[in-house]
Amino acid sequence: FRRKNISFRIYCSAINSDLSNKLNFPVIKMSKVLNAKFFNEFIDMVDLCCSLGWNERNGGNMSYRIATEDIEAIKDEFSFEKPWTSIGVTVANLANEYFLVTGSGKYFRYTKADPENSVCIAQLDEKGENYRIVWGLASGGRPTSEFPTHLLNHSVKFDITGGKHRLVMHVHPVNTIALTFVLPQNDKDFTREIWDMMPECAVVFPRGIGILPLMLTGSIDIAKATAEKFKEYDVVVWSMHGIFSSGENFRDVFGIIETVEKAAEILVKVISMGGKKVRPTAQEIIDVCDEYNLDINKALL
Ligand code: 2HA
Ligand code: ZN
Repeated sequence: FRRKNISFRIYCSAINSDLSNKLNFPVIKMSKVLNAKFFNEFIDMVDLCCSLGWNERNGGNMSYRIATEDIEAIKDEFSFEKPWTSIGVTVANLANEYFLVTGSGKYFRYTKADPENSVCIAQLDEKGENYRIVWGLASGGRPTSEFPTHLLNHSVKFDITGGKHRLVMHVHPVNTIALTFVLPQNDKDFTREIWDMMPECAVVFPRGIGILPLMLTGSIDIAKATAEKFKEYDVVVWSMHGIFSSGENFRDVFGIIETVEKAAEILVKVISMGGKKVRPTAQEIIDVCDEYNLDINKALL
């Protein structure tokens, strides 16, 4: 009966949403975008990050470079009427690519309930200098203020990984941010303090963590400085602000940020208890990475 009922509702919404309203059935939208796997993974990730307290209010943002075959499957729902807008940076190697991206000022908390008004798909032009919204942000809006940073990070990783990296995530996790107020502000010391906390850390991000000082959020300067760090690292901490990370898929990027934040939480507790009495040696960290054939960044040890 339940299955029949759902088919009936879908049928109603397809032929006449008024009829569905009169019968008091919720309308299930027959949208290819809303039903696409990558789209739902994106929305679920936004929701999960919010539940973890990483994205208060409209804090944080996410962007995903959509695969060509996924675009082909949903493209007939796009509208190409909106004007082109300057990105503020040039990302020539991402020309004509499409990105699913969170909207500026939109709350992660309400994204799952209202994706069409919270996120958009933006297409880049043939020079990688402008974007236009082709789907979403139905009641107006623009991509996240950090879109230039996202796109420059995508651009750097596109070349380094041969197009494998697709996702860039930015979140505001409490413990990592707290540590930026007390740890030395350089890649080597910050990374080593985090690597010390669990053997997993060096395994999950063997290249280490880049750290930037407090800079103007949403600026082209912070975009360029972050992209420079992304040439070396998959995770970059913005002092007194949050984390940026890049990877192939939702699982990998979430895994990196989750591991950094867990280690940061341990370190906050260790510092609160009076600080470290022991720590792993550099050789012990190298040994764990050797075990998994990982190229540990020895310059940070
Ligand atoms: O408000 O997180 O970095 C969105 C942000 C800016
Ligand atoms: Zn932020």
